[in-house]
Amino acid sequence: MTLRLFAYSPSVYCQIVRLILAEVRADAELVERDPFTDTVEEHPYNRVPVLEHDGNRIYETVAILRYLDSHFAVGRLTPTDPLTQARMVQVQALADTYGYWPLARQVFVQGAERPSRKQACDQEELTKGLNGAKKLLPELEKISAEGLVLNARAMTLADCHLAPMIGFFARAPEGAALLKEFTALSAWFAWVSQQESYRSTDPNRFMT
Ligand SMILES: N[C@@H](CCC(=O)N[C@@H](CS)C(=O)NCC(=O)O)C(=O)O
Repeated sequence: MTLRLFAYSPSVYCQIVRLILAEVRADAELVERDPFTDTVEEHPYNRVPVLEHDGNRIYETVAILRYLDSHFAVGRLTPTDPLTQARMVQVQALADTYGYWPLARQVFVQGAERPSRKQACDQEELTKGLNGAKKLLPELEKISAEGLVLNARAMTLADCHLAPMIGFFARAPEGAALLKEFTALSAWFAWVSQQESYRSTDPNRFMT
């Protein structure tokens, strides 16, 4: 069996896939591809991650997570109850559609990454990101408070998909302050970020 992950190790999507690999106890060879400077031949839209397993390639993180869970963990991270499963998929879609850009590309980059490199923060971009987060976090709070997924008890694919995005967001002081306003979501993040799969794959753990 060969399992290979084409990814950019500092990226949020790379952590998402590495986190689930840790959850399902599968090892993949990491092949570095920087989509911001390189051509990613393995991906039709020049993105990462791409998973390769026994010669089959899968892209789109949501599909990669489903595949790894089914193949290596007999679906342990995918609830079978219809409403719980719908909430899980809903969180994954929310994360991709409304989360990645404001949380990671705007708030994390401007509020954490650029300052850590002694580069100026673009305040307008940061504000745009925070405004995007203010539309998303209340919805995630409702889902977390409902308790089917993001419940700080059992990992699902929703936890694996969302936790790195919230972790990147909370690296920025402005992100961390906003997250605190959402009590169920904050309690969930405190729990999930202590899980070994999260801790061992967090690329930000080396950031000061
Ligand atoms: N829909 C894709 C999104 C992946 C994605 O945006 N990955 C980022 C890395 S964190 C990327 O490749 N960005 C390159 C770019 O925006 O040009 C997925 O779910 O896998």
